[in-house]
Amino acid sequence: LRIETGLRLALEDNQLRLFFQPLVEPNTLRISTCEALIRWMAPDGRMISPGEFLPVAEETGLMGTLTDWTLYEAMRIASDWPSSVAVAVNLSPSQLLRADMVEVISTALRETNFDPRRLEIEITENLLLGEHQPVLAKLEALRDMGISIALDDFGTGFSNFSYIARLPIGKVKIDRSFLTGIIADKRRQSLLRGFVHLVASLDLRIVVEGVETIELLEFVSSDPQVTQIQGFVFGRPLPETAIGTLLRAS
Ligand code: G
Ligand code: G
Ligand code: MN
Ligand code: NA
Repeated sequence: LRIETGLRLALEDNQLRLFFQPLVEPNTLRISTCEALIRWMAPDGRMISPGEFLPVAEETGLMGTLTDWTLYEAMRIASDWPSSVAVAVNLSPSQLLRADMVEVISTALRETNFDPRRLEIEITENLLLGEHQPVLAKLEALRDMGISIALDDFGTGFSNFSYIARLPIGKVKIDRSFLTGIIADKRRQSLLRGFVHLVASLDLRIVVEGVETIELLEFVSSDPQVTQIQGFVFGRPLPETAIGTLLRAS
């Protein structure tokens, strides 16, 4: 209840911030996407993580307002970046079910004068997704607008991944749990290579997430089918001014 009250105030009182984390192309080290990650700067100076307040936003019906804000803010900020850099926004399953989601996104694109080809939407794996006709139709409408759809956290908690062949996605982000302990474990290495190969065989672009060390960077980069790499080895998510400076300098 305390978080709920605070969150309502945070939305009115400008306490939310978007941070941005680069996705880097392995060979050129070029940043081609930045993922928007929401943060709450509480009045007491504490930074509250989305893992803490997004579940409350979902439960209390604030997720819609919060998502609308995130979409506009991400496009507003990314408008100042070099045009070769896309911005990625996470959409929760509840938001994909919203009847007005496509309209909200197309209105935000128009009002911020943002090129849809520079917008990526990250959706999470959900067993129902592949079967849910209204969600599929929305994803198709977004894709037809030129927006690229990425399947986030891939490889966590699925029992059947045949549905990725049916989703209108352009990119798969392999969950960072795949990198845990991988350097010392040949079987885990084979598993990651197999996943990358599987996704590439569907003509989808591939992000490997959670690359924290140079060793991991070298291992992941050695696979030519990996399109982008994301992780702390390139830095933590950065605030608006810092990411702008970084992108203009590179
Ligand atoms: O940034 P951090 O590692 O704390 O993110 C924790 C989780 O919150 C991640 O799963 C991330 O996808 C999610 N998240 C961050 N920002 C947003 C957002 O704007 N919308 C949604 N739906 N999820 C977000
Ligand atoms: O669920 P999603 O993939 O959207 O979550 C993205 C979050 O993952 C980011 O908010 C970021 O804080 C976190 N993250 C990004 N890179 C790394 C990494 O290299 N290691 C770990 N542990 N977390 C990361
Ligand atoms: Mn994500
Ligand atoms: Na992810």
